[in-house]
Amino acid sequence: MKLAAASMALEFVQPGMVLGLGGGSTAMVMVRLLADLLKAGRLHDIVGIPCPNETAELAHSLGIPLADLDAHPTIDLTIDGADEVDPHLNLIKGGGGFLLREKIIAQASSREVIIVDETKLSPTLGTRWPLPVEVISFGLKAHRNFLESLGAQVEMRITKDGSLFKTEQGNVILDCNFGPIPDPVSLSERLSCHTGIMAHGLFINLATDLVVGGLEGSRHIQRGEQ
Ligand code: A5P
Repeated sequence: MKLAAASMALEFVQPGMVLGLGGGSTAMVMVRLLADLLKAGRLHDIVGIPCPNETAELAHSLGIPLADLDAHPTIDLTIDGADEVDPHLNLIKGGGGFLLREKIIAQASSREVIIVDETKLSPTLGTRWPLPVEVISFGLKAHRNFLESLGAQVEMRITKDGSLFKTEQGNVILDCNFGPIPDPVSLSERLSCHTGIMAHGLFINLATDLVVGGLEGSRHIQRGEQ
């Protein structure tokens, strides 16, 4: 299903584009397919702008030309995954911990194409996935109290080996279970205003396109068309 979604999303890529490369397992499938298309000469003159380091490392190892946002502050099209997608194409992202860079890249993109399998679709954000919130470790307890005051059950993200998870910016992730979030726009605004929160996983009005991979192929939905 990931392959079907990634493959359809790459049909939107044109030669000469600056292409944002997202994070997570679905985005990694897309990066491998992109490398195949470039090698086969079916695409050319692409510059990739990777979000997390792991995407950069994979893309580099596959020979995809890369640059950064300083060299290309406007991105033609980004292809990225998501943890949860609602019917308005609003998202929860950050399962991999790359939400800050992913949001910066999404903001800079003329077109943000989200690739998911069907399991990521949800009637209401928060139903299937806790909301990742990236906070600076200074004042950690106070940030946690603030999130709990908004109704979240908060868990500090730890790694498989039991140590504290740190983002590529050296921050901490608090996974916030709000249950279904009836008004993600106002929650997003409240979180964005709180000093100490460096990023949160609500991506509101950023996705322009959704490609859903299923067992029988994929389907494309554009914002406003649903
Ligand atoms: C990374 O921080 C995320 O935003 C990913 O895009 C998201 O977790 C989806 O990952 P998968 O494609 O691995 O499900």
